[in-house]
Amino acid sequence: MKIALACHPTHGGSGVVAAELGMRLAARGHEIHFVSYERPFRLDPLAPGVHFHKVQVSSYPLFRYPPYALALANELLQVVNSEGVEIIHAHYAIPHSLAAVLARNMQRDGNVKVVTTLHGTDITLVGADPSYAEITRWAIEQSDSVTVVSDWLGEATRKELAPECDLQTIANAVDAVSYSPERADPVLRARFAAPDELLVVHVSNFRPVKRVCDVISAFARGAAQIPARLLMIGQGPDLAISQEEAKKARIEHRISWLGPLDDTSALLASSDLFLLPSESESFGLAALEAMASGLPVVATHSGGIPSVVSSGESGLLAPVGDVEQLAQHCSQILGDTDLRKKMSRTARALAVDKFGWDRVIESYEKCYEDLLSDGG
Ligand code: GMT
Repeated sequence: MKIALACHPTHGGSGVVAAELGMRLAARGHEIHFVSYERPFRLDPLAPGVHFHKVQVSSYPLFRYPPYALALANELLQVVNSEGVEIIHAHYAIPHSLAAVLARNMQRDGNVKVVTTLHGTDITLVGADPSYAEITRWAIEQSDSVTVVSDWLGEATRKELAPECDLQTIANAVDAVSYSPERADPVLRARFAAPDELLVVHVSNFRPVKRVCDVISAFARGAAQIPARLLMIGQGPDLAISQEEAKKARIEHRISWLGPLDDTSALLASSDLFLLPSESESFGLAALEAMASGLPVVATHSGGIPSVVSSGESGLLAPVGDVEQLAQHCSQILGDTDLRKKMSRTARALAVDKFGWDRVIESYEKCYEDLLSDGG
């Protein structure tokens, strides 16, 4: 099949899923065309069978806000026509699903189909914003097929936006070879923690939904009596307030702020515990990558997280905003080596057994094949 993928190229789970999916589809013989304003950061530029088409957004004096969605729709249509693309797979509703639907409707000769994969904030934040709600609903309803990354997101989408929409859950997957305890690097670890210290890690885009200040507070309280350090990976609007929080808690000297990293695999595998206290998380790919790396996860009982992290087995969950319980969970896991090792093994096993790519690729392939065999 010839498939165009539209996604966010920057750090974030939806772009990771799209890039990994595209490379795997190409490895199975499909022709893949990524369309975005930048090459997705997880996309190997040398991956065979994968092409990248850059969206050019021209500035024009009248455009105070250059219309990226329209430039994307235009580029998608050109790629569909010039490459004979049969499926446009849009990751994240706005602007990708919208642009894909526009490109399909503009096509004069041909019958390209649109698959939309909803990832989370495209529904819970962007889709809930009155400025975007109606157009998000329209893009979803106009798609030929819609998938969601968790049952929880499916329910949220039906409840908030599209009650009649047929939604198929295809859960996210992890590259369990790249994200593996085998990637642990003692020299790297030694740069951040002394031999007697444990290493706690958080990875996100530091948006309010991630509750990064809770990471700081839970670590400050949970590791008050335990020799441990915290790695904060990523950047975003709440970076400054989380740094303020660390100062207030007098733990700045125990924290390393690393900024966004393209490859977190060695740092995850070299750490001991992953902390994700999000307000809402449709799936929690960051937690799954940590589990595959052999890390127990302390997280919130929110959104799709419980479908990824089995509380009591691969980590411990607490209610959103309950910093005291998050801290207790941290100290329980950090303070008990046997428990930590047991959870580490279970986390790895669950990630490999439940969230491998083979099943996910087959589900997406079936989704595309069903649409193409419908004729339309
Ligand atoms: O986490 C984010 O804010 C980024 C966002 C994205 O689109 O990149 O992540 C969403 O999609 C990921 C991949 O499907 C999910 O693992 C994340 O849980 C989801 N984020 C939220 O729901 C907050």
